[in-house]
Amino acid sequence: MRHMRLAMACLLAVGVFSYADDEKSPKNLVVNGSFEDGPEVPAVPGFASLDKDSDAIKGWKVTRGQIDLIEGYWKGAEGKRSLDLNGSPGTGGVKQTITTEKGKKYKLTFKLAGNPGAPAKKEVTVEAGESKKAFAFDATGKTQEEMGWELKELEFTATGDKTDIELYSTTADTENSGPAIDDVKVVEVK
Ligand SMILES: [Ca+2]
Repeated sequence: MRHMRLAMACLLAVGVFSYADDEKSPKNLVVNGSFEDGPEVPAVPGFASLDKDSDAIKGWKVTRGQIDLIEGYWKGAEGKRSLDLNGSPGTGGVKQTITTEKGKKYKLTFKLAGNPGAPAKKEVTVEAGESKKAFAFDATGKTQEEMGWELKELEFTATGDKTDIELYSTTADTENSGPAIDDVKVVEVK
């Protein structure tokens, strides 16, 4: 009985601590930033191609050209799913409108890697409101199992109560081996 009480006390303590952690971490304003909530992805080939204007991935709209929603073809940075911003084929992007407060500062973070197929250099551009930044990833030596995900970030100041964020491929010389993205977050900078 004594052991049981001790176990209960520990469980309660763990509960209180994790609650406190949640309170401290700033709220992620991006819906489905890890791309886990979306359409069925067939086990073979391990990805689903989505055309421009598709809103099949919850919270996101496909822009520019085609993208691939990956589940199984390679290992994501977070959860089971991630994106190849070059489809099969196509040069695409994804966009989401988030709720912001005019004049406040925000930080967008995401994980970047690349389809191990050629070319080695993958390029992606991120736009958030009036901010725009290009990022590159070198996929040399990377594999579907060891993608080498890197954390990238961009800060911006909101100019209205809604802000469009878009991540799109600017990778040249490929029809289907583009930048891989996962785990997109936007938090207010205090
Ligand atoms: Ca994911």
